[in-house]
Amino acid sequence: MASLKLKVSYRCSNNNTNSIPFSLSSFCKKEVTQIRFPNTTISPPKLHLQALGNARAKVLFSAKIAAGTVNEVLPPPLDSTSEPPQFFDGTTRLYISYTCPFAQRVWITRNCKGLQDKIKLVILDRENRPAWYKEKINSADKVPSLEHNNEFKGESLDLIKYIDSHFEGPSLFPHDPDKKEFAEELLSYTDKFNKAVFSSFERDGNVAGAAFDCIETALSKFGDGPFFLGQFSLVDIAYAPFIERFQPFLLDVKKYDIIAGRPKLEAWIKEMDKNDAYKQTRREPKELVEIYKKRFSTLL
Ligand SMILES: N[C@@H](CCC(=O)N[C@@H](CS)C(=O)NCC(=O)O)C(=O)O
Repeated sequence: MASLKLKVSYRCSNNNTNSIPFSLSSFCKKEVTQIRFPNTTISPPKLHLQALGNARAKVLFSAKIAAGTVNEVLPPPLDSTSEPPQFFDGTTRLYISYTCPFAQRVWITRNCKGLQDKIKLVILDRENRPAWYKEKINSADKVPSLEHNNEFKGESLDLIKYIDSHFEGPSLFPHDPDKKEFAEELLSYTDKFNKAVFSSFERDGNVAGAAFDCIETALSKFGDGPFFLGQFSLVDIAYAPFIERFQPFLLDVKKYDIIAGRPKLEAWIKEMDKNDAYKQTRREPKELVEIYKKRFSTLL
């Protein structure tokens, strides 16, 4: 597969570097020459990957998320009347609700790694959750949780890393030290980003422009693809469920278009929309907007 040598100019979309919460200013206004490879729109037959037979093939494989093309029949949610599964019977189970963005991160990771047969989904009815979930699995009564190796584990960011490193399938975390460092910064920024956007929902709240500018700047750091680290990774998975909700909600309620003047973010959303592993976890934007309107009704 031919690679394309191309000159990339990086420019900060946000002149106020004080509002940038991670070390993005160091690469702003830099002119660099990068090798750019075609991105995730190409679906790689395994034979082609074998022919490439090198580290680049592995990166391409993970970027194309071949595993995500599996279409599965999703189970109905369990509610307060449902019996618990047979815990610790050797089955790995991922406990989620269909509309939780934190749980969606782990679900996307499982799909991207092609683990549909290895990690069984257990869907919980969020409005009418079975008591055994809090009693036996997650004392905070939060989804997601993972049942693996006779243990229950929680916290979405820990779980996406855990699944990536303990299960087969394409690696979704970079090995390159610069990318690794930036990945950690971006993962730890997710909570701050979400909080900044949530606070903008308030009736007189400022729009979360600076937070989205940070995302735009972050997406400009690596030129070898349209994702946060160039190639698709856990970082994209961590942000996608939230941006999926923020975009239609802010447009509907605040008439604020998060992609206006942010070409990198627009391109990233387009690329994510092509990702089958992610597509299978998505809800209708209308439904998400209604959920947020209900949840934040006292603020609006
Ligand atoms: N920090 C946790 C947050 C998980 C979380 O807040 N999940 C929500 C659903 S989106 C939840 O279960 N909240 C309790 C409830 O709905 O009763 C993570 O990243 O996994």
